[in-house]
Amino acid sequence: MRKQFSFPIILTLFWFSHAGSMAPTPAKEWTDLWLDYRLVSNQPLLQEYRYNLKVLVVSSHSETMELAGAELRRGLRLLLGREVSEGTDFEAANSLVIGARGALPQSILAEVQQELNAAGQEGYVVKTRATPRGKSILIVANHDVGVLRGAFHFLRLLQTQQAIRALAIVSHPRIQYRLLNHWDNLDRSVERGYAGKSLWKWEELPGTIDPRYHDYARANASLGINGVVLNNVNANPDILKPEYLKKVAALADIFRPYGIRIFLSANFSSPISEKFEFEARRRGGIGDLSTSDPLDLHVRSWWKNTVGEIYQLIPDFGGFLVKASSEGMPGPNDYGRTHAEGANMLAEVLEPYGGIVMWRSFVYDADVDPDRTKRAYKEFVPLDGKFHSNVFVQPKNGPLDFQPREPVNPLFGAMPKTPLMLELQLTQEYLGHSTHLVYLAPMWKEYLEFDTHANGAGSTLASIVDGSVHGYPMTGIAGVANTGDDRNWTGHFFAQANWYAFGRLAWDHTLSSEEIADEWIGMSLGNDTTVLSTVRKMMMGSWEACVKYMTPLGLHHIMQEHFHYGPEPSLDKGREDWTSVYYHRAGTTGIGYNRNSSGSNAVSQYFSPVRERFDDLTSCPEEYLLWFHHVPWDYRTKSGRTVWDELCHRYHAGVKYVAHMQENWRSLQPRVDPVVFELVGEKLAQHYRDAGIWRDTCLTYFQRLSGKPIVGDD
Ligand code: BDP
Repeated sequence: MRKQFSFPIILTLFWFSHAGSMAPTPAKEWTDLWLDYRLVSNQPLLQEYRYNLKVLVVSSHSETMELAGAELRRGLRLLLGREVSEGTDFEAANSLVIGARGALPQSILAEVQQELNAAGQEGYVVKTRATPRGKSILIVANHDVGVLRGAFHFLRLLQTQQAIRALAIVSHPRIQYRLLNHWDNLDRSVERGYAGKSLWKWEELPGTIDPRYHDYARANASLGINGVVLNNVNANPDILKPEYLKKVAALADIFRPYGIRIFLSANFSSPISEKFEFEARRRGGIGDLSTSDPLDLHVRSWWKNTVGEIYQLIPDFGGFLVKASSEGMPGPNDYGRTHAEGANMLAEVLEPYGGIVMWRSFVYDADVDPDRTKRAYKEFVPLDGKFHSNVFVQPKNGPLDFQPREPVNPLFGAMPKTPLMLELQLTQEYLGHSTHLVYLAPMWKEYLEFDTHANGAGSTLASIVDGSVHGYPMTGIAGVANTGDDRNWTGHFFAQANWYAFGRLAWDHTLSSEEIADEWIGMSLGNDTTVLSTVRKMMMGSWEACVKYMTPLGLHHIMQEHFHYGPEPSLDKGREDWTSVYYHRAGTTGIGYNRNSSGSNAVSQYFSPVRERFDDLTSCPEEYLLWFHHVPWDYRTKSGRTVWDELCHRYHAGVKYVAHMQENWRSLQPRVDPVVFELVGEKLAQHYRDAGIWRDTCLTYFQRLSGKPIVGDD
């Protein structure tokens, strides 16, 4: 439970947070995330920073440049504990000079020409420069938004206490579209959201602008996130009504100077009259038609007009995200049309404006194949080459549904002619909501670095997504957001690290999980070496631990129905592909889903030699053992233990890890902010209890089938 604060404490915290005070209480549960800029504690470094950063020279005055200047002024004031002066002399010593190409004097341009070329449209250069009068630091880019991102990068160096004597940084994103997908509904509920209500106050917009919209955009800009889908993929057609578009436009105006474009989830039935009665999610739309058949001319012109209206209000509108013919959502299949026909209809009307379509591949029509994990591949691979050039197909990282661990989605590599936008999930739908401390970067890295062999060795998922394998004309990555209107944005303080890590990896997927953790810890909890090493250790093993106490050895989808928090391995009712027993297939003789070549043959969807590696019981990585194979209870695993004993061992080890995290966290009491200490401590206590429930429920259930004693609880 969240601690209830008394009124004076709330006031104090509010004051500290908003006054940017130098007082020691950093009020971490409040709004500033990793951007609260505390006084540099390392004295020699502080002196060095103060010496080198006496003057700020801002070269021009667009909205974005104002933001960059303000961020640096504020950041330097707090980090250095004193104001920097403003200057106009580009050659001044001990100055910080910021500017975009068009506003820089020739003398500087000549020196950074090459780096600017390498920085590209979105990147930036941070560079130490020798002026005739001494040294200065440049933050320069081809466009203002690059300067803003460079400013955040520079501040990060100070926040994490790096040397700034000889900087030579050129940074540019490896992926073009770096988006957060909000599953936010118009009534402000958030599908799979665990951090309060939606940030978007539709009832107040466009008249009232919540200051948090700016804070949100600022946090994203600090990571280089450049697009936001505002609404749930289970889209309410109302979002395209003029009254809502005005609200959307107000948000677009706020986000624009931060380099963030707006996208919307569109309901495929939008053109249909609301008088049409459908079941469940197939409600009528907002138009006046009786069909949304993508080949119908009236439907096409309805979309053309609607898109025209959107661009009137939002000239840089990004495009549509679409969940179609999936989980009861309407789509082209309702009219006997393909996903490509549906996507292309929207792509054609967006194309003149530079908009795109992100067409999700999360479909699992039971008629396609009895094995749910094979269905999307079977529907989409035949469509490769049939999509318009401004269409992304957007698959989730795994073939099922954001489970604690899955093998990589076989669609990656199998659609060389269709840009694939990777969809990750920040919100911990299946990983303990905002109660469990689970750092997701190691999981995302496992996927990104997985070698699909699509085009020979080295065809990692990352290199498919960033376009290097197939030469995609556009590249993208999306993360289902974990934000809400909770004071700390994400429900769990440590879930902020997942937002941070997603943004950093979207910019540069070659960063390691450790590096990202170190940055986040330094910026969010301080640079005390004990805090750094202890928290890094806690974070780095937390995902693997979660896999162990939830779904070890390749188990999957054994969570409670609907809620998706606790375990329900006995679930055996309703639709087959939503029951736990369909997935674990445990019986008295063994456990696991046979997807090898003697079973559902899901392995055939992978490239050789991955296919053979997964197919063969002895070479299949144990992380995926029960995903691909059904084995007898006394099958020997690599540890020498039987699969039953190994399951017991892993369930226990997972829970023990949470106990270690609790101990480690307790040891940090004198070193971290007291409010954070207490709130995280409370979360960890519940985390420990609930991890134990996972272990006990699953082991008790499986024991009834295996008939063997539960071991390894020492
Ligand atoms: C599932 C969620 C559901 C989403 C769906 C999706 O349980 O709420 O609508 O994915 O991604 O994981 O469309």
